[in-house]
Amino acid sequence: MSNILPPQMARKMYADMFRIRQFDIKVVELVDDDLIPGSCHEYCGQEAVAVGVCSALTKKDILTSTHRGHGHTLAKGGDVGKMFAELFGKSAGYNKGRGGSMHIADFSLGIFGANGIVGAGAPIACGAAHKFKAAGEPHVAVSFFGDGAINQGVVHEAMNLAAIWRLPVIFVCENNLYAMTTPLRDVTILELYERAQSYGMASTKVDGMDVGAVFDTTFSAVERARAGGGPSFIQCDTYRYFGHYSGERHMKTTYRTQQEIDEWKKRDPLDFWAERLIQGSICSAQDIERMKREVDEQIAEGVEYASQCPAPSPQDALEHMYAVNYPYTPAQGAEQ
Ligand SMILES: Cc1ncc(C[n+]2csc(CCOP(=O)(O)OP(=O)(O)O)c2C)c(N)n1
Repeated sequence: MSNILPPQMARKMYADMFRIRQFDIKVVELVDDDLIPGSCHEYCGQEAVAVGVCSALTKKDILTSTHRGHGHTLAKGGDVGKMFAELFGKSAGYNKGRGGSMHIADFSLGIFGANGIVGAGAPIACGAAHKFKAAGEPHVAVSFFGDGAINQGVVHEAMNLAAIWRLPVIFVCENNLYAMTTPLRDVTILELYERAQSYGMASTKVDGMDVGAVFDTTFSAVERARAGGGPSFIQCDTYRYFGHYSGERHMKTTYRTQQEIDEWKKRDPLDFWAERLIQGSICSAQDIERMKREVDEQIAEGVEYASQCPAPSPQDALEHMYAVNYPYTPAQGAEQ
Protein backbone atom coordinates (compact mmCIF):
# COMPACT_ATOMS: atom_id res chain seq x y z
CA MET A 1 0.00 0.00 0.00
CA SER A 2 1.25 3.46 -0.90
CA ASN A 3 2.51 5.56 2.01
CA ILE A 4 1.24 8.84 0.58
CA LEU A 5 -2.28 7.76 -0.29
CA PRO A 6 -5.10 9.02 1.96
CA PRO A 7 -7.55 6.18 2.81
CA GLN A 8 -10.51 7.94 1.22
CA MET A 9 -8.60 8.22 -2.03
CA ALA A 10 -7.50 4.58 -1.85
CA ARG A 11 -11.18 3.54 -1.62
CA LYS A 12 -12.20 5.87 -4.44
CA MET A 13 -9.51 4.31 -6.62
CA TYR A 14 -11.23 0.93 -6.26
CA ALA A 15 -14.60 2.39 -7.27
CA ASP A 16 -12.99 4.22 -10.20
CA MET A 17 -11.37 1.01 -11.48
CA PHE A 18 -14.59 -0.94 -11.06
CA ARG A 19 -16.50 1.74 -13.01
CA ILE A 20 -14.09 1.41 -15.93
CA ARG A 21 -14.34 -2.39 -15.82
CA GLN A 22 -18.14 -2.40 -15.78
CA PHE A 23 -18.39 0.34 -18.39
CA ASP A 24 -16.39 -1.61 -20.94
CA ILE A 25 -18.03 -4.94 -20.11
CA LYS A 26 -21.35 -3.21 -20.84
CA VAL A 27 -19.90 -1.73 -24.04
CA VAL A 28 -19.13 -5.23 -25.35
CA GLU A 29 -22.74 -6.26 -24.69
CA LEU A 30 -24.13 -3.14 -26.37
CA VAL A 31 -21.91 -3.55 -29.44
CA ASP A 32 -23.17 -7.13 -29.78
CA ASP A 33 -26.77 -5.91 -29.44
CA ASP A 34 -26.13 -3.30 -32.19
CA LEU A 35 -27.04 -0.48 -29.83
CA ILE A 36 -23.52 0.88 -30.23
CA PRO A 37 -22.68 1.20 -33.92
CA GLY A 38 -19.23 0.10 -35.05
CA SER A 39 -16.82 -1.31 -32.52
CA CYS A 40 -14.76 -0.19 -29.52
CA HIS A 41 -11.38 -0.90 -27.95
CA GLU A 42 -12.02 -2.14 -24.42
CA TYR A 43 -9.72 -1.21 -21.53
CA CYS A 44 -10.51 -4.15 -19.18
CA GLY A 45 -7.37 -5.36 -17.39
CA GLN A 46 -5.56 -2.01 -17.63
CA GLU A 47 -7.68 -0.07 -15.10
CA ALA A 48 -4.86 0.44 -12.58
CA VAL A 49 -2.91 2.51 -15.10
CA ALA A 50 -5.61 5.09 -15.87
CA VAL A 51 -6.73 5.35 -12.25
CA GLY A 52 -3.24 5.37 -10.73
CA VAL A 53 -2.11 8.13 -13.09
CA CYS A 54 -5.26 10.30 -13.00
CA SER A 55 -5.50 10.11 -9.19
CA ALA A 56 -2.22 12.06 -9.07
CA LEU A 57 -3.64 14.85 -11.28
CA THR A 58 -5.86 17.85 -10.67
CA LYS A 59 -8.72 18.99 -12.87
CA LYS A 60 -6.44 21.62 -14.43
CA ASP A 61 -3.85 19.06 -15.53
CA ILE A 62 -4.59 17.68 -18.96
CA LEU A 63 -4.31 14.33 -20.65
CA THR A 64 -4.24 13.07 -24.20
CA SER A 65 -5.69 9.63 -24.74
CA THR A 66 -5.63 6.86 -27.32
CA HIS A 67 -7.99 4.67 -29.36
CA ARG A 68 -8.43 2.68 -26.09
CA GLY A 69 -9.62 5.76 -24.26
CA HIS A 70 -12.70 4.96 -22.11
CA GLY A 71 -10.56 4.21 -19.05
CA HIS A 72 -8.58 7.47 -19.26
CA THR A 73 -11.73 9.53 -19.75
CA LEU A 74 -13.60 7.93 -16.84
CA ALA A 75 -10.56 8.15 -14.54
CA LYS A 76 -10.28 11.90 -15.24
CA GLY A 77 -13.93 12.37 -14.28
CA GLY A 78 -15.79 11.78 -17.56
CA ASP A 79 -19.56 11.46 -17.27
CA VAL A 80 -20.86 7.91 -17.75
CA GLY A 81 -24.18 9.00 -19.31
CA LYS A 82 -22.58 11.42 -21.79
CA MET A 83 -20.04 8.77 -22.75
CA PHE A 84 -22.70 6.15 -23.42
CA ALA A 85 -24.74 8.74 -25.33
CA GLU A 86 -21.71 9.43 -27.54
CA LEU A 87 -21.18 5.73 -28.17
CA PHE A 88 -24.88 5.40 -29.08
CA GLY A 89 -24.44 8.28 -31.57
CA LYS A 90 -26.91 10.48 -29.68
CA SER A 91 -27.04 14.31 -29.63
CA ALA A 92 -26.48 14.40 -25.86
CA GLY A 93 -23.10 12.68 -26.24
CA TYR A 94 -19.74 14.34 -25.66
CA ASN A 95 -19.30 15.05 -29.38
CA LYS A 96 -23.02 15.35 -30.13
CA GLY A 97 -22.87 11.80 -31.44
CA ARG A 98 -20.48 12.72 -34.26
CA GLY A 99 -17.26 11.39 -32.76
CA GLY A 100 -17.86 8.01 -31.17
CA SER A 101 -15.50 6.04 -28.98
CA MET A 102 -12.23 7.32 -30.43
CA HIS A 103 -12.95 11.06 -30.18
CA ILE A 104 -14.44 11.63 -26.75
CA ALA A 105 -13.10 14.84 -25.21
CA ASP A 106 -14.03 17.16 -22.35
CA PHE A 107 -11.82 20.24 -22.17
CA SER A 108 -13.49 21.33 -18.92
CA LEU A 109 -12.00 18.23 -17.25
CA GLY A 110 -8.65 18.49 -19.03
CA ILE A 111 -9.46 15.57 -21.34
CA PHE A 112 -7.92 16.62 -24.65
CA GLY A 113 -9.41 13.71 -26.49
CA ALA A 114 -9.17 10.08 -27.41
CA ASN A 115 -7.32 9.67 -30.68
CA GLY A 116 -7.49 7.04 -33.40
CA ILE A 117 -4.00 7.83 -34.67
CA VAL A 118 -1.40 5.83 -32.77
CA GLY A 119 1.07 8.16 -31.00
CA ALA A 120 -0.72 11.35 -32.04
CA GLY A 121 -1.51 12.47 -28.49
CA ALA A 122 2.17 12.95 -27.58
CA PRO A 123 2.80 16.22 -29.48
CA ILE A 124 -0.61 17.55 -28.40
CA ALA A 125 0.42 17.01 -24.77
CA CYS A 126 3.67 18.88 -25.49
CA GLY A 127 1.66 21.79 -26.90
CA ALA A 128 -0.48 22.00 -23.75
CA ALA A 129 2.60 21.68 -21.54
CA HIS A 130 4.33 24.44 -23.49
CA LYS A 131 1.37 26.71 -22.80
CA PHE A 132 1.49 25.88 -19.08
CA LYS A 133 5.19 26.64 -18.96
CA ALA A 134 4.96 29.85 -20.99
CA ALA A 135 2.09 31.12 -18.82
CA GLY A 136 3.89 30.16 -15.60
CA GLU A 137 1.04 27.82 -14.65
CA PRO A 138 1.88 24.86 -12.38
CA HIS A 139 -0.05 22.27 -14.40
CA VAL A 140 1.14 19.13 -16.16
CA ALA A 141 0.16 17.25 -19.32
CA VAL A 142 -0.02 13.47 -19.47
CA SER A 143 0.31 11.61 -22.74
CA PHE A 144 -1.02 8.04 -22.66
CA PHE A 145 0.07 5.67 -25.41
CA GLY A 146 0.57 1.96 -25.93
CA ASP A 147 3.66 -0.14 -26.59
CA GLY A 148 2.71 -0.01 -30.28
CA ALA A 149 3.32 3.75 -30.28
CA ILE A 150 6.89 3.43 -29.05
CA ASN A 151 8.10 2.90 -32.61
CA GLN A 152 6.22 5.91 -33.98
CA GLY A 153 8.53 8.76 -34.98
CA VAL A 154 6.14 11.37 -33.63
CA VAL A 155 6.46 9.98 -30.09
CA HIS A 156 10.25 10.32 -30.24
CA GLU A 157 10.03 13.84 -31.66
CA ALA A 158 7.67 14.73 -28.81
CA MET A 159 9.95 13.21 -26.16
CA ASN A 160 12.96 15.03 -27.56
CA LEU A 161 11.11 18.35 -27.67
CA ALA A 162 9.80 17.89 -24.13
CA ALA A 163 13.31 17.14 -22.88
CA ILE A 164 14.98 20.06 -24.69
CA TRP A 165 12.33 22.54 -23.52
CA ARG A 166 11.95 20.89 -20.07
CA LEU A 167 8.21 20.70 -20.53
CA PRO A 168 5.92 19.46 -17.75
CA VAL A 169 4.87 16.33 -19.64
CA ILE A 170 4.52 12.79 -18.35
CA PHE A 171 4.71 10.14 -21.03
CA VAL A 172 2.77 7.08 -19.85
CA CYS A 173 3.43 4.00 -21.96
CA GLU A 174 0.89 1.24 -21.32
CA ASN A 175 2.77 -1.88 -22.22
CA ASN A 176 0.10 -4.54 -22.71
CA LEU A 177 2.56 -6.60 -24.82
CA TYR A 178 0.63 -6.42 -28.10
CA ALA A 179 -0.12 -3.88 -30.81
CA MET A 180 -3.17 -5.41 -32.44
CA THR A 181 -1.78 -8.93 -33.03
CA THR A 182 1.90 -7.95 -33.10
CA PRO A 183 3.83 -9.05 -30.01
CA LEU A 184 6.14 -6.42 -28.57
CA ARG A 185 9.06 -8.87 -28.57
CA ASP A 186 8.92 -9.08 -32.39
CA VAL A 187 9.32 -5.35 -32.95
CA THR A 188 11.17 -3.85 -30.01
CA ILE A 189 14.52 -4.60 -28.43
CA LEU A 190 15.29 -3.48 -24.85
CA GLU A 191 12.87 -2.25 -22.22
CA LEU A 192 10.69 0.59 -23.44
CA TYR A 193 11.65 2.95 -20.62
CA GLU A 194 15.33 2.64 -21.55
CA ARG A 195 14.63 4.51 -24.76
CA ALA A 196 13.31 7.54 -22.92
CA GLN A 197 16.45 7.59 -20.75
CA SER A 198 18.42 8.38 -23.88
CA TYR A 199 16.54 11.69 -24.15
CA GLY A 200 17.83 12.65 -20.74
CA MET A 201 14.56 12.43 -18.87
CA ALA A 202 13.62 10.56 -15.71
CA SER A 203 12.31 7.20 -16.84
CA THR A 204 11.14 4.16 -14.97
CA LYS A 205 9.05 0.99 -15.13
CA VAL A 206 6.22 0.14 -12.76
CA ASP A 207 3.80 -2.74 -12.16
CA GLY A 208 0.77 -1.54 -14.09
CA MET A 209 -1.54 -3.96 -12.25
CA ASP A 210 -0.84 -2.21 -8.93
CA VAL A 211 -2.77 1.06 -8.77
CA GLY A 212 -0.87 2.19 -5.67
CA ALA A 213 2.50 1.75 -7.38
CA VAL A 214 1.29 3.58 -10.48
CA PHE A 215 -0.03 6.41 -8.30
CA ASP A 216 3.23 6.75 -6.32
CA THR A 217 5.38 6.82 -9.46
CA THR A 218 3.09 9.34 -11.17
CA PHE A 219 2.93 11.49 -8.05
CA SER A 220 6.74 11.85 -8.05
CA ALA A 221 6.78 12.65 -11.76
CA VAL A 222 4.04 15.26 -11.31
CA GLU A 223 5.87 16.89 -8.40
CA ARG A 224 9.06 17.04 -10.46
CA ALA A 225 7.24 18.53 -13.46
CA ARG A 226 5.42 21.15 -11.35
CA ALA A 227 8.75 22.16 -9.80
CA GLY A 228 10.24 22.81 -13.26
CA GLY A 229 12.15 19.51 -13.42
CA GLY A 230 10.87 18.66 -16.91
CA PRO A 231 9.36 15.54 -18.43
CA SER A 232 9.24 11.92 -17.25
CA PHE A 233 8.49 8.60 -18.84
CA ILE A 234 6.63 5.83 -17.02
CA GLN A 235 6.35 2.35 -18.49
CA CYS A 236 3.35 0.55 -16.97
CA ASP A 237 3.41 -3.20 -17.55
CA THR A 238 -0.17 -4.37 -17.93
CA TYR A 239 -2.44 -6.62 -19.99
CA ARG A 240 -5.68 -6.29 -21.91
CA TYR A 241 -8.19 -9.02 -21.13
CA PHE A 242 -10.20 -8.70 -24.33
CA GLY A 243 -9.13 -8.63 -27.96
CA HIS A 244 -7.71 -5.58 -29.67
CA TYR A 245 -11.28 -4.44 -30.36
CA SER A 246 -14.81 -5.74 -29.78
CA GLY A 247 -14.94 -7.58 -33.10
CA GLU A 248 -11.95 -9.77 -32.27
CA ARG A 249 -14.11 -12.02 -30.10
CA HIS A 250 -15.76 -13.32 -33.25
CA MET A 251 -12.44 -14.15 -34.93
CA LYS A 252 -10.19 -17.12 -34.44
CA THR A 253 -6.96 -15.40 -33.47
CA THR A 254 -3.96 -17.31 -32.17
CA TYR A 255 -1.52 -14.53 -31.30
CA ARG A 256 -1.88 -15.17 -27.56
CA THR A 257 -2.76 -18.27 -25.60
CA GLN A 258 -5.60 -18.78 -23.13
CA GLN A 259 -2.96 -19.83 -20.62
CA GLU A 260 -1.26 -16.44 -20.92
CA ILE A 261 -4.56 -14.59 -20.47
CA ASP A 262 -5.43 -16.72 -17.42
CA GLU A 263 -2.00 -16.08 -15.87
CA TRP A 264 -2.46 -12.32 -16.12
CA LYS A 265 -5.99 -12.54 -14.74
CA LYS A 266 -4.54 -14.07 -11.58
CA ARG A 267 -2.98 -10.63 -11.02
CA ASP A 268 -6.23 -8.76 -11.63
CA PRO A 269 -5.82 -5.09 -10.59
CA LEU A 270 -9.24 -4.93 -8.92
CA ASP A 271 -8.85 -8.13 -6.88
CA PHE A 272 -5.33 -7.06 -5.94
CA TRP A 273 -6.48 -3.66 -4.71
CA ALA A 274 -9.53 -5.00 -2.87
CA GLU A 275 -7.26 -7.38 -1.00
CA ARG A 276 -4.87 -4.55 -0.11
CA LEU A 277 -7.72 -2.35 1.14
CA ILE A 278 -9.12 -5.10 3.32
CA GLN A 279 -5.70 -6.21 4.63
CA GLY A 280 -4.83 -2.60 5.47
CA SER A 281 -8.18 -2.14 7.28
CA ILE A 282 -9.01 0.68 4.89
CA CYS A 283 -12.35 -0.87 4.15
CA SER A 284 -14.31 -4.06 4.67
CA ALA A 285 -15.51 -6.65 2.17
CA GLN A 286 -18.99 -5.19 2.67
CA ASP A 287 -17.72 -1.71 1.76
CA ILE A 288 -16.34 -3.15 -1.47
CA GLU A 289 -19.68 -4.78 -2.27
CA ARG A 290 -21.47 -1.49 -1.57
CA MET A 291 -19.10 0.42 -3.90
CA LYS A 292 -19.74 -2.18 -6.59
CA ARG A 293 -23.51 -1.86 -6.24
CA GLU A 294 -23.28 1.94 -6.50
CA VAL A 295 -21.17 1.72 -9.63
CA ASP A 296 -23.51 -0.85 -11.19
CA GLU A 297 -26.40 1.55 -10.59
CA GLN A 298 -24.48 4.39 -12.26
CA ILE A 299 -23.76 2.21 -15.29
CA ALA A 300 -27.42 1.14 -15.57
CA GLU A 301 -28.53 4.79 -15.27
CA GLY A 302 -25.99 5.85 -17.90
CA VAL A 303 -27.25 3.26 -20.38
CA GLU A 304 -30.85 4.20 -19.66
CA TYR A 305 -30.06 7.90 -20.18
CA ALA A 306 -28.28 7.22 -23.47
CA SER A 307 -31.13 4.99 -24.71
CA GLN A 308 -33.72 7.70 -24.03
CA CYS A 309 -31.77 10.56 -25.64
CA PRO A 310 -32.86 11.58 -29.14
CA ALA A 311 -30.69 10.75 -32.14
CA PRO A 312 -29.44 13.73 -34.17
CA SER A 313 -31.82 14.58 -36.98
CA PRO A 314 -30.61 13.85 -40.54
CA GLN A 315 -31.04 17.56 -41.42
CA ASP A 316 -28.31 18.40 -38.89
CA ALA A 317 -25.87 15.87 -40.29
CA LEU A 318 -23.29 18.47 -41.36
CA GLU A 319 -23.58 20.59 -38.22
CA HIS A 320 -20.65 20.42 -35.79
CA MET A 321 -18.53 18.78 -38.47
CA TYR A 322 -16.63 21.86 -39.61
CA ALA A 323 -15.06 24.81 -37.81
CA VAL A 324 -17.40 27.79 -37.75
CA ASN A 325 -16.23 31.24 -38.90
CA TYR A 326 -13.46 29.59 -40.91
CA PRO A 327 -13.46 31.10 -44.42
CA TYR A 328 -13.48 27.97 -46.53
CA THR A 329 -15.97 25.68 -44.84
CA PRO A 330 -18.82 24.29 -46.94
CA ALA A 331 -21.26 25.83 -44.47
CA GLN A 332 -20.01 29.34 -45.27
CA GLY A 333 -19.00 28.99 -48.89
CA ALA A 334 -15.53 29.25 -50.44
CA GLU A 335 -16.06 32.82 -51.68
CA GLN A 336 -16.33 34.41 -48.25
C1 LIG B 1 -0.39 5.91 -37.10
C2 LIG B 1 -1.24 4.67 -37.02
N1 LIG B 1 -0.75 3.50 -37.49
C3 LIG B 1 -1.50 2.37 -37.42
C4 LIG B 1 -2.77 2.41 -36.90
C5 LIG B 1 -3.60 1.14 -36.80
N2 LIG B 1 -3.65 0.72 -35.40
C6 LIG B 1 -4.70 1.03 -34.61
S1 LIG B 1 -4.48 0.50 -33.05
C7 LIG B 1 -3.00 -0.17 -33.41
C8 LIG B 1 -2.20 -0.89 -32.36
C9 LIG B 1 -1.81 0.01 -31.26
O1 LIG B 1 -1.16 -0.74 -30.27
P1 LIG B 1 -0.73 -0.06 -28.93
O2 LIG B 1 -0.20 1.29 -29.20
O3 LIG B 1 0.16 -1.01 -28.23
O4 LIG B 1 -2.08 0.13 -28.13
P2 LIG B 1 -3.10 -1.00 -27.62
O5 LIG B 1 -4.04 -1.27 -28.75
O6 LIG B 1 -2.31 -2.18 -27.23
O7 LIG B 1 -3.79 -0.36 -26.49
C10 LIG B 1 -2.67 0.04 -34.74
C11 LIG B 1 -1.41 -0.43 -35.36
C12 LIG B 1 -3.26 3.65 -36.46
N3 LIG B 1 -4.47 3.77 -35.96
N4 LIG B 1 -2.47 4.76 -36.50
